[in-house]
Parts: sequence; structure tokens; C-alpha cells
Amino acid sequence: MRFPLLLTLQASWLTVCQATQHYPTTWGHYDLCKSEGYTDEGPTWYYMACQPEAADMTKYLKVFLDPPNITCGDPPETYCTLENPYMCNNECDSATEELAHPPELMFDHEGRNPTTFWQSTSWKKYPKPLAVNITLSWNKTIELTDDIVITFESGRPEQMVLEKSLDYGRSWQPYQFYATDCLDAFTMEPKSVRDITQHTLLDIICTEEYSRGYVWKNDKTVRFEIKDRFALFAGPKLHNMASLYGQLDTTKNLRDFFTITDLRIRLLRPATGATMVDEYNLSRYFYAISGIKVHGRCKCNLHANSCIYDKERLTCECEHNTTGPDCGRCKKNYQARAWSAGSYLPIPKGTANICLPNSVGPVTTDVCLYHLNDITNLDVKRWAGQGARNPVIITDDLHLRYLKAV
Ligand SMILES: *[C@@H]1O[C@H](CO)[C@@H](O)[C@H](O)[C@H]1NC(C)=O
Ligand SMILES: *[C@@H]1O[C@H](CO)[C@@H](O)[C@H](O)[C@H]1NC(C)=O
Ligand SMILES: *[C@@H]1O[C@H](CO)[C@@H](O)[C@H](O)[C@H]1NC(C)=O
Ligand SMILES: *[C@@H]1O[C@H](CO)[C@@H](O)[C@H](O)[C@H]1NC(C)=O
Ligand SMILES: *[C@@H]1O[C@H](CO)[C@@H](O)[C@H](O)[C@H]1NC(C)=O
Ligand SMILES: [Ca+2]
Repeated sequence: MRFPLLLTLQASWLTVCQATQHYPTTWGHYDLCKSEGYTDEGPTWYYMACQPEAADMTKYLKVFLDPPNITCGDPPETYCTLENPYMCNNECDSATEELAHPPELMFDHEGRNPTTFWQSTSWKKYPKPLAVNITLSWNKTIELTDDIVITFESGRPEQMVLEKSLDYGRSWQPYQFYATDCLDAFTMEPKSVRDITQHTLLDIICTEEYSRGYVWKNDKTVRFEIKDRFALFAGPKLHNMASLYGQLDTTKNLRDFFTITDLRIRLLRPATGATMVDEYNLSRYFYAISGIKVHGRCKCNLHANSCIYDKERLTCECEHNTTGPDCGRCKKNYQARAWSAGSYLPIPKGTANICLPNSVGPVTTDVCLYHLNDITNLDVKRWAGQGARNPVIITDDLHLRYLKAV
């Protein structure tokens, strides 16, 4: 017989899978996909759920502007400040490096003085809206891990929408609406992230928090609050990440909410600082952005702990015999059972759900991968008498043991 039966236990496979789902105080990092171990029969591999480290994702994006010729400087223009129409010393000329404001300056290393920023043309066509789309594309699924922060050099826009795509830009969904007056702009009640609860986490809100008060020169940021949303599950200081990961594991909608392939900032109306637009000096109205922060990690379905950027493309370095940009398939000859994503549970190492070699033969999906050592460590008595089905532990050519419901 090809796969010797090692032992039979009086229990159902389901119980085995749940037996180790306790939540230790130390939280695993999921930074290892496998580790070597030893059994009586010699060396063996333990497989674990793994994910790449979170990183600054702005290094890997492509930016597209719509309309494409909306960047200032061709022809050169002089801008006045919103606060003082007589202060007109902001010059934009795309042909002069020091006076040009191309989109790349939204993603360069800041901390320089003066700041570097992208700037749009002014609102010359008023009252026609000054609408600009800034689309950020990764051509890769990304899981957000921190707030999206957009820092304006101009006043913050009076109306804007942050949108996301999960299908490489084919369809778009709003993430958040921003306006000085939500009812007027989008016929939505103004809300803040503090109004969101666990049950309304997927709700899309309009907030007035980041649009008002152009006079506050020190607050130029517009945020999409990822951490506040995480905190609804993980606690205020994100102490209980286990609870969050447990939720993400079991609720696909929640997981998808934080997953993107593209982001779009739709600027709909610039800061005007007053109710009336000064039609005689439209050089006061424009958009300028000095920085955009997007922190996240490659989505690799818990089958990779690194993601490489090569030939302008992000790709997961898949383990567990998975393949594809997101490790979303089983490799050829490793399709003995249907592909499935790794799981954060049981904490802290999760379940790898590796792809099994075809040589194992057809395997049902009710297979719970456990190393023999782990199984003997479990409280066997607890399962006794529960067995609607008897799990067997079998081993394949790779010295891998797993339970199979029979
Ligand atoms: C940008 O291009 C469009 C169409 O090609 C044109 O109508 C518009 O005037 C241009 N805008 C600027 C600021 O040059
Ligand atoms: C805006 O006003 C300032 C100050 O009066 C002036 O220098 C500037 O040329 C004006 N710009 C326009 C487009 O009228
Ligand atoms: C911006 O994107 C929206 C959809 O997300 C689209 O309707 C609009 O035409 C695009 N262009 C501009 C300039 O707003
Ligand atoms: C996006 O990535 C896929 C592979 O994942 C590649 O085939 C395609 O050319 C990429 N598209 C762009 C626009 O870079
Ligand atoms: C995947 O397959 C390779 C051989 O192609 C093998 O060396 C490796 O151990 C396998 N990994 C897992 C996780 O089964
Ligand atoms: Ca900058």
C-alpha cells in the first residue's frame, strides 16, 4: 500500500481541526512558511501560514492622471494663495525643473524644505468643475495595513471621493466621501469613523472632518482610517490582533474591504475658502498634493512570506506548492485536492493548506493537515466517542502526514 495507515483515532476530523484553536497571548507574525523538524522517522517539514511583511507600497505603483494634461506648467502659470490673492509667488513651469510639479513628487521622499508636490492647472474654466482623477495602480492585490494619508500643499478639496478597485481597474467602489458639506455634495449624512461599529464597518461614509478649515495650515491631511477600523476588532491599541485576524479569516467581505489592486482619488472641487468663488482671480484655486501614504502587503493567500518587485511587477514568492501572482492556484502535479488559502487559525501559526502532490490520489476537502507530533499532543480522550467518522493519519512520499476523513 502506498500510504501506510499509521494509526486510527476514534474521533471526527472536525474536532481535530478545532482542538488547537486557542488564543495565546503572544501573537505570531506569520513570517515563516515552513520549518524543519525531527520525528522518530527522521527530518520532516512543518508548514505554516505565512505572509509578507507590510511595507510602503507607494514605491511599486503606477500613477495615471485624468485628464492627462491636468498637471500645471504647460503653458507656465502663476498662482496666488487662497488666503491672499495678492500673494502670487507660486510659479509652475513644466519646462524648468525647479518650477515643475509632476505627479512623481507625490511619492518622493519628503522631509525636504521646501516640500515637493504635484500641482494641477488652476480653475480657469470655472464654473465648469475642476475634476481630476489620480489613479494608483499596482497590478497586484494588496492588503492595506495602515491609514491612507494624502497630504495637500494647497487647501484640502471641498469635495473628493476615494475609490478602490479589486479587479485591476475594471470596476470601482467608493471607499469614503469627503466634503465641506456632505448633504449638499453627495446627499449623505456627515459621519466620522467614530460612528462606525463592528456591524457597520463595511458602510461607506461621507466625512466633513478633512475638508473644513483651510485656514489651519498645519492640518493638510486627508485620511482613510484603516487602523480605527481594525481597532473595532483588535482594541484601541491593536493589542488583540488575534481577534482581528480571526475575523478576517472567517469573513470574506471584511477581508476584501481592506484589499485593493488600485486606488483612485477623485478631486471634485478645490478649496475655495469662502462661499463665493472669486471669478476675477481663478489663480487662487487648484489642487496640490505633496505626499500620499499607502502601507500594505502583497496578498499571497498566506502562502508566501515575501513579495518581489521585478521588471516593474510585484509577485508573491509562493510556497506550499502554490503558484500565480497571489499564490491563488496549486502548482502543476500538486492538485490532489482543491486549492485553498492558508488560514490564520489556529493561532499563532495558522494552517498552511498546502497543495498536495497528485501522487496522493484524490483527497476530499475534509482533510485537516497536521503533523503527527501535533496530533499526539492533542487530548485524544476529548474526541473519544464523538466520531461520526474516523480520521486516519496517513503519510505520503514527502513525509507529510495528514488526517483524512474516512
Ligand atoms: C487638455 O486636453 C483637452 C483635450 O485634449 C483640451 O480640451 C484641454 O483644453 C486641455 N487642457 C489644458 C489645460 O491644456
Ligand atoms: C490675481 O490677483 C493678483 C493680485 O491682484 C494679481 O497679481 C494676479 O495677476 C491676479 N490674477 C489673475 C488671473 O487675475
Ligand atoms: C474619473 O473617474 C470616474 C469613475 O471613477 C469617471 O466617471 C470620470 O469620468 C473620470 N474622469 C474625470 C476627469 O473625472
Ligand atoms: C500585470 O501583471 C500581469 C501578470 O500578473 C502581466 O501579465 C501584465 O502584463 C501586467 N500588466 C501591466 C499593465 O503591467
Ligand atoms: C513542493 O514541491 C517540491 C518539488 O517540486 C518539493 O521539493 C517541496 O517540498 C514541496 N513543498 C511542499 C510544501 O509540499
Ligand atoms: Ca513630495
